[in-house]
Formats: sequence, C-alpha cells, structure tokens
Amino acid sequence: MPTSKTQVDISEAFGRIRQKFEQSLPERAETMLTLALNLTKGNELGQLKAEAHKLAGACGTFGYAELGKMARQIEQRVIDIGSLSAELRELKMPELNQQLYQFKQSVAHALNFSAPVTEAQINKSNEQRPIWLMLSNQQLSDELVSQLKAFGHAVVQLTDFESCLKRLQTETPALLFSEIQQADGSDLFKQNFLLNSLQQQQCRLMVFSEQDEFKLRIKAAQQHADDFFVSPLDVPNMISRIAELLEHSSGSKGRVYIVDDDAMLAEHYALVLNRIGIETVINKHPQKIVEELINFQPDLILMDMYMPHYTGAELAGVIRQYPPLRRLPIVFLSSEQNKNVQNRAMEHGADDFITKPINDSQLAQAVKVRLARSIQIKTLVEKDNLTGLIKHSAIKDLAELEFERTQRSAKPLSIVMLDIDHFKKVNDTYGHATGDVVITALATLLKKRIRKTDRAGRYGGEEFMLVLPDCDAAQARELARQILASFAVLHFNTAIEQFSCTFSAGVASTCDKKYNNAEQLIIGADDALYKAKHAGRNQVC
Ligand code: GH3
Ligand code: MG
Repeated sequence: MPTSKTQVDISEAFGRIRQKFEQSLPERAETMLTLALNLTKGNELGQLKAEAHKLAGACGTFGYAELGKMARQIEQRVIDIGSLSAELRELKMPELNQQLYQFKQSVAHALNFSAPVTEAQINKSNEQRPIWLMLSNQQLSDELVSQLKAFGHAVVQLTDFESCLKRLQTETPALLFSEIQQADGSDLFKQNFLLNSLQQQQCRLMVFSEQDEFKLRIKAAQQHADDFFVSPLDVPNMISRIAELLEHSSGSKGRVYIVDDDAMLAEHYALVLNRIGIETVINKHPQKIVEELINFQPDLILMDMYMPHYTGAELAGVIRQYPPLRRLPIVFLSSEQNKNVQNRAMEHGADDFITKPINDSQLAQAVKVRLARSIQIKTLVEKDNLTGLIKHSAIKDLAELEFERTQRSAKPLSIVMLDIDHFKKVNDTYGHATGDVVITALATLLKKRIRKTDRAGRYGGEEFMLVLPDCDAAQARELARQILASFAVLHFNTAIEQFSCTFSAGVASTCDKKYNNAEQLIIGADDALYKAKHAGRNQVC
C-alpha cells in the first residue's frame, strides 16, 4: 500500500535501486551473450529480444543512454535475424555476437565511470504549518482565530510586518492572511523582502482591504496573492477558500498504479513520482490487478506494453470489463516507437503513450500533466459544485466499494448521515445565499476533520454522508460528536443578526452484523438520523 516517504527515504531508495540495477547489468549482458552463443532453436531468439528490449528501456532510465541505444540496436538485429532462413541466420550470427560482446565491454566500462545519482528538490510538506493573521482590528482577528481553530487550523496572530519577518527566519507558515494597509500606515505591498521570503517558502498569501480598488487588486495580483477579500470580511467564504488552497498545496498530488514486469524499473518510476508527491502502487501479480485497482483507486495507470505473460493491451482489455474502472486512464510507457502499433494499442483501451527511454524529469512532467487532467475530469464528474464534496451517486458507489472491501478485510466500516437542523428556517429568515454559506461551512468542516481514507459526500440539499473505513460505531459516534461541537460554535454574520446552527447525525456500522450490503448500512444510518431528529435534534444517535 502507498506510504508517504521522506526526502531521505526517497533518495536512499533511489540509490539502492540504481545500485541493484548496476549490479545486475554485467550478468544481464553475459546472459544475452550466452543465449546467442548457444542458439540452436528459435526459442533463445525470443528470450534475447525480450531481454534487449527491457534493457533498452531501463538503461536510459538509470542514466546509461549509450547502453540503452546499443541494447535497442541489438533488439533490432535480433528481430532482423528472426525473419531469416536457417542458413542466412547462421551467416548473420557472428555480427550479433560481436555486438553483444561489445555491449558487455561497454557495461563494464560504464560501471567503472558511473556518476552518482543527482538529488532532486523535494517540496516541503504543508501539513501542520500554521496560518498567520496580520490584522489591525483585534476583534476581527480574535473572531477569526476561534473560527479557524474550530476547523482544526493552528493560528498565529501577528501585530506588525517587522515581527512577521523576524518569525519567518525560524518558522514557515502555510498561509499569511494580511491586511494591506495597517493602522500605523505601513503598507504590505512595500514589504518587498517579506513578500519575497514568503514566496520562497511557498507560503500562500491572502490579502484583506478596507477598499475595493482596482489599483490594489493589480498590486495583489503582482504579488501572486491567492485571494483578495474586502471589508466586511465574509468569514465562511474565507475559511473555505483557505481549506481549498491548503488542500491543493499539501498532501497527495494524485495516485498512479504502475504495471511493469521489470521490478527495478517499476520501483524507479515509483520513486520518481513519489518525489513530486504522487502516490504509487506497483503491480506484482497481473492476476491481482483488478482487486488492487479497486483497493487503491488510482487516478491513472502507467503500464508497460510488452510483458512476458500478458501484453499491456490484454490487461487494459480486462480492466475495461469492469464498469467502475472503465473511465480510468491507461497510459502506456513503452519503448515501442512504431506509430501503427501505438495506434492499435489505443484502440484496445489505452488512452495515451509515453515513449521510453525517458529521463526522470520528463517522466515526472509527462505523468503530472496527464494526472492533472484525469483528476480534473474526475472532479467535474464526481464533485458537487457548491461544496466540493462527492456527489450523491458517487458517494453511494464508494460506500458499496468500501462495503465489499470490508467483507474481505474483516475490518469494520461505519457510515454517518448528517442533516442540518431547521435549515428551512435559515433560508426563510436570512435568504438562500446565507443558507449556501452554512452548507459550505459544514462541508469544509467535514473535509477538514475526516482522515485521508475517509470520504465525505453531499447526499442531499443539506444532508451529508461520511464513509469511514476501519472505524467502529463508537469511534464514528465520537467523530460525529466532535464535528457537531465545532459546527455549533461557528458564527454566521448577516445584515439582520449573527446566528449559529446545529445538525443531527445517525451512525450505522458493520460491527452490527445485521447489515448485508451497503444499501442496508445506509438505511441503518438514515434510521438513526431520524431517531436523532425525533429525540430533539443537535445530537448523534
Ligand atoms: P430538520 O431539522 O427536520 O432537518 O428540518 P429542515 O428545515 O432542516 O429540513 P427540511 O427538509 O424541511 O428543509 C430543508 C431545506 O433545505 C429545504 C430546501 O429548500 C433547502 N435546501 C436544499 N438544498 C439547498 C441548497 O443547496 N441551498 C440552500 N440554501 N438551501 C437548500
Ligand atoms: Mg434538515
């Protein structure tokens, strides 16, 4: 299963794989030569071609471009020889042997002069970094602190640019929310050194202004500010914007499932992708591919085209037989350069091609672009516009998927249904737009409070569903209670007055053996929710 690796872990692992690859090279060169020298039937030619093909791709990846080129020429020579009659083959063999011998010597030479692995820059994680507030209005600042804390953020209040700069020497915030013009007349946009330091530390910037002036907005854009807020501050909107920004700049940049019969190469690709924040799982047994895909839920599959037991196109065909996997993009990573063969593979379920050999940064870039697009499409299809939570049908599908997984793992699964209390009154009293703010605030809170493996969906207008794998009924109840406590203290400001809301929640868990499928579990949680409503609302049942 995917693990988040530290910078040290990753560069060590890179070194290990490269070393393993280098150690295997002389033997692989020797094996090819032996195969050619003992050539009796056509069999060895097939093995020889497969080995040369694998080396052609792998050598380039591990920084041995010349060896990769030689391996590709060997592969081509083997293909040519394979099409000849027995007598002609006999005549051509010495040339191939000569080439293989040269390859073996080049391997020995290259290993004597091999260069160390270069370190790539790794982004610092944004997790747990605090939000810095710089506002002259102390009351507003205090109010923001309590609201942001309810969403689980660490917050630091600062009073002037100087102290901000000083603190920046030892700490890195995730985001600075700053007024443009401080009460003492100092101007954020004149703090060039501070703004540069923030940018260097990849800190997000949100600005707040008393006036909405185009001139100020241009200045904010010049400083790459992520957002511009005008007084009076729309707090729920600001908080959901913060959640959105921090969600994008920390954690996983997507998931990629890797299929390549060359274990070392697969592991190397995984590390290249881990380094830029992409989670990976490597397929080890083709027979387990569907089960693993359902478990891992990748955003993209990176697949080798030629493998000993099944071709990439065949595996793509199997994947497409499963409806939940039909939309999953499959990108072939292959040393196949023939466009006709590539096009044929595209007809058989592949979505794109990346050609080997490819260097690490090209691979990272190529995958990143395709991954971003895949996630974008998935978001459009599955996410609710107002809240960014998973839509009704998609969250039900996920509940089913998790239920199936639970059956196999014997771990508990809980479902929580939540519904805002007397929400109709909110709409009637303060207007539909304010109602939307309340819905968004609860959605933001849910996203913030659940674990990475949990899922939150908008089940109906003001009804939400949490799918909590590996979580029993008592833990689910506790989580729902904590979220309720945080939600109840949020204040919503309107022209009429300030108000707060509560919700009711129902929990159902597979610890209770009466549920045979996800549908029943959802109904169970819904029944519990209605019990909570009838018992007076503002509680978890
Ligand atoms: P209860 O405590 O029993 O849940 O009462 P309630 O008033 O919350 O429930 P009811 O089902 O009577 O009303 C829900 C209201 O939510 C009705 C509907 O117009 C409103 N609603 C549904 N979707 C949205 C939305 O996206 N935005 C807003 N502002 N209101 C919505
Ligand atoms: Mg309601």
